[in-house]
Amino acid sequence: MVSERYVRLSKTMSYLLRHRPDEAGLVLDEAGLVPLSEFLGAINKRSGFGWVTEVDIREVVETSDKKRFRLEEGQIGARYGHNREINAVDPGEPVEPPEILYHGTPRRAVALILQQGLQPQGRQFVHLSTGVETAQMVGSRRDERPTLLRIRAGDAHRDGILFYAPTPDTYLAPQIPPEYIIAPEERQT
Ligand code: HQG
Repeated sequence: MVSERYVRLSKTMSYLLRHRPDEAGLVLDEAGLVPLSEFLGAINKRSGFGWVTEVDIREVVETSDKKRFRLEEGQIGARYGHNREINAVDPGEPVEPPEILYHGTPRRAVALILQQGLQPQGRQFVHLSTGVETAQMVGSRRDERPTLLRIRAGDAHRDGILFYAPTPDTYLAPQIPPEYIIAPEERQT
C-alpha cells in the first residue's frame, strides 16, 4: 500500500514535470528531463515537502503504478502527460501499436469525439491504453460510468499516424481521427 505522503509527493512531481516546471524555476530539456539534484531542491522548497530525500523520489519512481517517471543518469522526467503549454517533449522513437487500443472517456464527450476525433486537449498527446481496465479507470476520473472507445490503432498506424509507447501499457498519438474510433453501440460481435 503506497503511503498517503508518497501519493502527495507523486502528484507534485507530476505537476512540476508535466505542467509547471517554471513555477519551481526548473527548465526541462528536449527530452523532458531535469537534473535530479535541482529537482530535489525545488521539491524541498515547496511547503510540506521539506522531508523529501533522494531516496523518497527514487521510491516514488520505482513504485509508480503507471510508470509515470523516468530517472536515468542523474536526471528525472515524466514519461507522458506533458502539458501542451510547455516546450514540446520528445516522445522517443515511433513504434508499431497493437491492432486495438482503448480510451475511456466521459459519456458527455463521446458525441464530440466521434465528430472531431480524439484531440490531445491540454496535453501534448492523446493517451491510449492497451488494457480495457486501465482505460475504464482513466475515464472514471471524470464519469462514474465512462464510455470505453476502441481505437483501430493498427489501421491508423498503417495510414501514417505516429504512435509512441512511453510505458508498455500507455500509447501516445498526436490525435486520432474519427474513422479509427469504435464506440460501443457500433461494436461488431
Ligand atoms: C477528452 C492520467 C471532447 C478525453 C490518466 C479526455 C491518463 C475530448 C479529456 C492520462 C476530445 C482529456 C491522460 C474531443 C479527447 N472532444 N473531449 N474531440 N478528445 N477528449 O486528462 O486521456 O494518472 O488530458 O477523452 O490515467 O483522460 O496522471 O486525458 O477525457 O493516462 O499518470 O478530453 O492522465 O495519467 O483529458 O488522461 P486528459 P486522459 P496519470
